Amino acid sequence: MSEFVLADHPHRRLNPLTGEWVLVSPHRAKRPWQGQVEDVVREARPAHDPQCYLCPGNVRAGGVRNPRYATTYVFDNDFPALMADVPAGERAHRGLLVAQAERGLCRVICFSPRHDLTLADMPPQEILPVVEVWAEQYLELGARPEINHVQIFENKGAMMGCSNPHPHGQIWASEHLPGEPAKELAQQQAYHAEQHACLLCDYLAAEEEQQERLIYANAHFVALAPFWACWPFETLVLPRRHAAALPALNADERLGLAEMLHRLTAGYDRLFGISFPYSMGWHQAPTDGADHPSWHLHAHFYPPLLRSATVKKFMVGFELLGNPQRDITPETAAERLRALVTEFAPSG
Ligand code: H2U
Ligand code: ZN
Repeated sequence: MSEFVLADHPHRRLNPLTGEWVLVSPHRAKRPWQGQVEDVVREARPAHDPQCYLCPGNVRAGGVRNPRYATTYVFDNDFPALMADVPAGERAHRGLLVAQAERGLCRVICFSPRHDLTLADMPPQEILPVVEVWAEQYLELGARPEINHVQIFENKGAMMGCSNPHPHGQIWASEHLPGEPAKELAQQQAYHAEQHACLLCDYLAAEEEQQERLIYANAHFVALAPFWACWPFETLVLPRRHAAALPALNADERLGLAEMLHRLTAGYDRLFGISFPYSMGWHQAPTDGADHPSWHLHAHFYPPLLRSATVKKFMVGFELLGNPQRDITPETAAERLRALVTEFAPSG
């Protein structure tokens, strides 16, 4: 039999951040990529929509009127999934029927007063206030004694269940560490204990050696298609410098991040010529009062689209029952995205 080749043969890849595997079936996606760039079709939207509950000056569901904000605006979600005043309590019947009260709170962050923009349309200087507000919210909510984790995210596009095209994200801050960050904490801690080094610092060094999955890098931030990506055009965004959370970033790094977000989201839009849907979010160190030297700040972008503006990937069958699977390799995805985001040029 011939030699094992990653680009040809079915194989599984380890996600060292979660300890989970993904099945890769590269032989199923051997179509050549034509390399054409689509014109981005924009749904015409007004700069201000009188019906939008996020636009400045409009009234929300609870009857509260939004201020005439000029950059970003944060408010408590009128329909929060988590609440601060839940009585303490738990149930455990035979160790199998287990429940615990969960305290927390949910907020909504408007990224811009403009109803018609997305991060892709906002220049870095306009994305900077979004980065600042993410950092402030992490600090403010994380300082509350009952909040041990702050999940900041953006659901974009109707396909992702987003209810409103006005550029916005959410925060769900909770008492317990949710499942994904809990897996990442255990993996990062174990690596740190064994290697006396940071898992993602070392991973970034390995990716810079191979170059194959890098998409874009500036002096402070790198975007790449992770070796273990599940979603076709999944990306990981991380700072070059070891930092546990957004507040640790200095002014240059924050601007570098804003530039990265602008380029990456604009590149995504050019992939299929539409405003690209995704769920993205930050994974920052838990806010449980402990030191987390092993934690390396990063964002995941999980976009559902597979090969056109309408064909999306479903996580079904084997993927629900076994583990996720992908056809196009992260190397191919990175190559396509790199060309759209800009030719990769090592810097900094
Ligand atoms: P999406 O990002 O998934 O569309 O969610 C928007 C949030 O806005 C959603 O969680 C909240 C919803 O509860 N919301 C308000 O807080 N006030 C409103 O008037 C409508 C929607
Ligand atoms: Zn609006």
